[in-house]
Amino acid sequence: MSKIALITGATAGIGEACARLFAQQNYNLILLARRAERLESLAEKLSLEFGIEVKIFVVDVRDKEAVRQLETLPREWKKVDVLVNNAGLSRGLDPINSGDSEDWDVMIDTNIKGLLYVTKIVSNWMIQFGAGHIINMGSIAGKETYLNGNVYCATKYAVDSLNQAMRIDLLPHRIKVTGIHPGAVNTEFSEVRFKGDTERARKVYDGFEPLLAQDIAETIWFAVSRPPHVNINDMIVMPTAQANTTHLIREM
Ligand code: NDP
Ligand code: 8X3
Repeated sequence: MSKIALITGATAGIGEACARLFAQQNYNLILLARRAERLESLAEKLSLEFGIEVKIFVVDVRDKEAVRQLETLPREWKKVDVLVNNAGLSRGLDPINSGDSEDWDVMIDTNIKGLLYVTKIVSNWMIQFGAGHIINMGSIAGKETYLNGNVYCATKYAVDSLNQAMRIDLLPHRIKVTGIHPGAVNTEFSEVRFKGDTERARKVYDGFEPLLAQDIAETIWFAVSRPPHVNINDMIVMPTAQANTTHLIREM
């Protein structure tokens, strides 16, 4: 049987690009996100184009019970070679004193708790089958904190910490764990952060060449395609025009 990749947040941006790239590499896919129509159409497209098998889960990673639906997969589908913990988001960009606490809940519940719920299930499968590779989507925001980034940054610092923790806890089982930390990637991320304000979202990427989702998918593929004795612990990937979260050259 072909290898299997489970990708969360596969309906857009980096997750969708990963789904396509793994399909090109002949992986069968387990794709998870909330938007059913997008998941269904992506699954259909990839299976037709690449002749692979795709299972989809219309699931909100914040919902622990819903995430447990993964356990309904037949045993042969639980031999997951690669888990890409990608589902995540930012909501708002406000100072700590005026941020919306509902936005904080959404970010914490998705970026930290959702990642944990999926990881608990899939890492147990990996232990049973004696192999696997977990890719955790961090961010440059999990390496440095920026103005008004507060809670989003905190969730990505948590991912960075969990990335290190998973590597230690899963070491006896030889499960690889890799953290990927991108700078600005032009996806739906800013539209989600600014709650549908497309003009404000567009301005984030004005005047410089941001990363594309495909750049990050290729970075992940590099980590996944190393030989068995090599693990890439961490990768920080930035647009050439961006040195860190605060230094970015725009040509307007
Ligand atoms: P997109 O908004 O384009 O994609 C986010 C994906 O996550 C969507 O497929 C969305 O699907 C899914 N998702 C969000 N919330 C949930 C949820 N509760 N349950 C299940 N799926 C969910 O953003 P990106 O591709 O840019 O983001 C992917 C990851 O990369 C995130 O973790 C983000 O923090 C990180 N990142 C992004 C950067 C950027 O500049 N774009 C830079 C650094 C890191 P649906 O809405 O259908 O559920
Ligand atoms: C997304 C990158 O710098 O907008 O994680 O936080 S940033």
